[in-house]
Amino acid sequence: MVKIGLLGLPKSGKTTIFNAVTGSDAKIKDYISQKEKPNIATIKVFDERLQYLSEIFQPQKTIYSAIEYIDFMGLSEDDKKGELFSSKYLSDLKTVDALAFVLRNFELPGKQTDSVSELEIINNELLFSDLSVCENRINTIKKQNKRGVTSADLDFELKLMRKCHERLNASKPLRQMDFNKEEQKILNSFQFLTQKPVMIIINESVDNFASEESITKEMPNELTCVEIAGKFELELNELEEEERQMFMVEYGINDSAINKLTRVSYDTLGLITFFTVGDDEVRAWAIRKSSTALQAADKVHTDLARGFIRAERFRISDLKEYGSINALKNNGKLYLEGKQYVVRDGDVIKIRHN
Ligand SMILES: Nc1nc2c(ncn2[C@@H]2O[C@H](COP(=O)(O)OP(=O)(O)OP(=O)(O)O)[C@@H](O)[C@H]2O)c(=O)[nH]1
Ligand SMILES: [Mg+2]
Repeated sequence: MVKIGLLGLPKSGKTTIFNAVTGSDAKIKDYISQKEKPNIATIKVFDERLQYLSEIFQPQKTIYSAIEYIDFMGLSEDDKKGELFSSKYLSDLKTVDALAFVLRNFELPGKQTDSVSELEIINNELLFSDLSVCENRINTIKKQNKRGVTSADLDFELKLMRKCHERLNASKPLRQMDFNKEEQKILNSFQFLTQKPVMIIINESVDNFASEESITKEMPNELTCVEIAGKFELELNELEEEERQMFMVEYGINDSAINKLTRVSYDTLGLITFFTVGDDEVRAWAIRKSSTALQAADKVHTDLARGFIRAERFRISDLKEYGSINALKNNGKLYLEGKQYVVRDGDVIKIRHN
């Protein structure tokens, strides 16, 4: 399952957004303390295509794909650098697949509103954390070398660490850097924070939605950005659907926070959806773009990948047009694909295997 960590300065509204999106009831705190555990919740990824398939195939179970959201405590700019992430905090943070930076764009008494500088602070904290990981590793390898412990592998790693260090020192995140397979294998064991995909959530007062001057224009182009009125969304969740829709239209909110966040999460991670159907279950699966039929088979079950013969495939749009699997077959809309077929968003796949 995909894991996304909400990260930001204190009082940027992380927990508010977490509650709005996951339907949780985590406490909104008056103070920060890293001793507290992060809030964790899983949400189903709503997909009308799955609902459609479920209506057609009437399975015993319909299984949505899911995203886990983790709401971390606020990063404080007043904390001493390097001590900001306790080791527990850091180890939780390292397990996420992507980071969602929550930036405050609503008034808070006694505090300036400056989303751009909040972004800078978060970026710096992550850079600093990675930098110290690099430094430690470089020092350890150097010490080993001094004791006479040398190897080609160590040399390779030292070179890589220096390359990363140089990059981080120039305030550039590692995610914009290209690494070859060998390098990436080493980097995987460090799980550098600045190598994780990032999305930005601007937490706004609902009044800002109507304004033409969107703060998103001031955000870096390479990051996907979404505006959410956290507190307002939380209030909307209390309403009946019809009333909810009415308020959303009135305030110019074109989609719910949960849908927006799911979309940018998939976008940021480069995920697409394929489906499997049967009498027992109809299921949606998230997979990385450019994945092959073999990788899709492996996702469903390793046995399917091992015994892979062919992938039988059709498009949901074709099923909608032709009405039944038989009609798809008769019209040449049921395809047989090999291992290397690149899975498309909206494919329904059945793996023939032995
Ligand atoms: N006006 C307004 N207030 C908000 C919004 N989102 C959150 N707040 C308020 O801001 C305060 C902080 O919200 P939280 O959700 O606890 O923020 P947080 O980022 O989780 O804070 P820490 O966990 O302490 O770092 C609370 O009083 C919220 O009610 C918003 O969109 N608009
Ligand atoms: Mg919080």
